[in-house]
Amino acid sequence: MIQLYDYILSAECYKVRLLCALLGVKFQPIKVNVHPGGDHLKPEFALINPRRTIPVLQDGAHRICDTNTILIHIARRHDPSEQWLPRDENMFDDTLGWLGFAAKELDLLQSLRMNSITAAGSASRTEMEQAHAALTIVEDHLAEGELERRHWLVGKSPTIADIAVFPPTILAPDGGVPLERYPALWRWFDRVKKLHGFIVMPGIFPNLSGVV
Ligand SMILES: N[C@@H](CCC(=O)N[C@@H](CS)C(=O)NCC(=O)O)C(=O)O
Repeated sequence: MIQLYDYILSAECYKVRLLCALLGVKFQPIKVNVHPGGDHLKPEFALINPRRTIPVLQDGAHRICDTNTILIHIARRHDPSEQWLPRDENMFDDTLGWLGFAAKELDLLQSLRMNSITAAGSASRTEMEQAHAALTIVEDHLAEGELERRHWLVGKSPTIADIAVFPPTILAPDGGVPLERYPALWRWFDRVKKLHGFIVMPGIFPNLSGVV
């Protein structure tokens, strides 16, 4: 069985837990107490991941220390329908594009959130502008999609692009970034929450109105 080095408050780890839940993939969690334990900074963790980040996925002898790579690995290995990582060339490119966007442009939202959880820090004016610029890109893309009856980031079905972008955006208020001005984002949050197998994490609540 695959093992996941996991921390309950990590939105990156949640991406992996969520994809596994949606695909019915079982894994053994290995708890890493990032805060307040600082387990990831201990010398023994450097042997698992010298970058000292989580999630880390151990699949047999193969170890993966990067969230996007883990999502790709799980989709390729456990989704024979190829819905979550589409084979179609354009959709594949678009999916990877959103993974890159999540890792780069949305990283600020993650740091603001972790900062407010662990150090009670708050966003500077520039950070707030950058955060809203990134959220506006997602909002505009989703709003345009609704006009074209495309209800997901890539095409007409959810992909790992949605898994990568959902946690940092929905958790933005935990980092002090309000979401009131993003109606298409809220409608997409509801769609994600209605997926069969959807799971929650602290700060992300279930949608109780049924599944699609
Ligand atoms: N580039 C890494 C980043 C993962 C990441 O930032 N994880 C956070 C938890 S959400 C972490 O390990 N933070 C501990 C630290 O950076 O000291 C990935 O995509 O896996």
